[in-house]
Amino acid sequence: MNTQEYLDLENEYGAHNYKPLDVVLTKGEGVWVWDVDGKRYLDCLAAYSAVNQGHCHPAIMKTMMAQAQKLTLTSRAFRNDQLGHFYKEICELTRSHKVLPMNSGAEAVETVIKAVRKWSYQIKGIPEDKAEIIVCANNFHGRTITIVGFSTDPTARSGFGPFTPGFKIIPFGDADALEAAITPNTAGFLVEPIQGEAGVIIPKAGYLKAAREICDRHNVVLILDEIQTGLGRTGRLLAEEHEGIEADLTLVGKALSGGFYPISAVLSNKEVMDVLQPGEHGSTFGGNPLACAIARTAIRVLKEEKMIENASEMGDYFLAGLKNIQSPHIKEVRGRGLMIAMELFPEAGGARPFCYKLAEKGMLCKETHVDTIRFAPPLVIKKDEVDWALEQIAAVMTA
Ligand code: IF1
Repeated sequence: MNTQEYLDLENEYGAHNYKPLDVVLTKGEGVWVWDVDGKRYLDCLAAYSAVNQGHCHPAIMKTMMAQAQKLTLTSRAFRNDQLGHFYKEICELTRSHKVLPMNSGAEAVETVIKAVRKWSYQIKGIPEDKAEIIVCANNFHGRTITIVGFSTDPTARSGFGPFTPGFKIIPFGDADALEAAITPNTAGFLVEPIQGEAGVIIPKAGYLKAAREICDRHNVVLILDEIQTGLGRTGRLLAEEHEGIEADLTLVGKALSGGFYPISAVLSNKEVMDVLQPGEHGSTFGGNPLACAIARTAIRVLKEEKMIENASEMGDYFLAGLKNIQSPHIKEVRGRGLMIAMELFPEAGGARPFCYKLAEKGMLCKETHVDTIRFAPPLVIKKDEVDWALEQIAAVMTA
């Protein structure tokens, strides 16, 4: 089948909730992917940071195959021999006390909302049903009704109400706004360390530190959504490390499986998690042995193969190279580690045509909003591959 036939097939039978680039991929290895015509591309999206470890990482693949032949799913009605090991290893890695495994990122967000609300009634003493959680404008935390209910993006939310109450929206990056928004009924503050979907928006230095201090002072739990920024993407295991803080609750997903399988988790420093009693939360697939085995290897190779250090070095190098490109279209280049964005002037005519031109040159990038191109390759990218990418980007931006 050719590309057009694949597109026709999807269009005829699939829901139209996406508008992808018309590239039909069939194979991946490390930072490279191949389309059905055999054309090779450098993947600069890495499945929105789910394949930090590179496509089809051999060690993760081996674990997945071996575990799939042994035991895949027991449900949580019974125990399995992978779960405890996964718990211990992820907690030790992230200096957490407790973990609750789920599947998608959105489920981790939903889970943390439940845990924090219950904690706020049982431990903090907020009157039942009065808990408020503060979130930021331009957030992206997922697609469920509750989550899109506190989104400020009309595309994400309009037409989907009525929504879950109990959320308050403040500007991102503004610690004073956080302080001002807190009331005796504030249970938690949920924030992305760097806003991804909003266009890689990096708050000014000291913001998370200030948020940490404000939350401590008001007995409000600080919840960091590190589903995208976590597990090496920004050049540290968790983005919170850039500010030397620890969240009370941290959400991870995406790269927790290296892109093999949907696995997410809520990591807890405070004992917020202990308020959840048997029967109050769960998931058929959450914590299954296949997922646990995959996640154990996915986090092991991140460390062992020095992917986090590489993300930091290659990120600095990539960013510096992008800043050197002289183009009338480029408004700003910003990033941390391998989470990088290039914002174009509105006069450039939008980022999408540039993404198509980059695809012609063998680089897969995705625009975010209208004017921003995101560069977020797998963390295993090498210097000569960054050099090659910079050449292609320079050619497209100066053409
Ligand atoms: C899509 C964006 C990225 C996330 C953060 C939770 C979730 C995400 C910080 C939910 C998911 C994804 C979802 C994906 C596109 C993508 C995305 F452009 F929409 F914002 F990465 F930048 N918290 N982000 O970034 O995790 O339930 O999807 O596992 O197509 O919706 P999920």
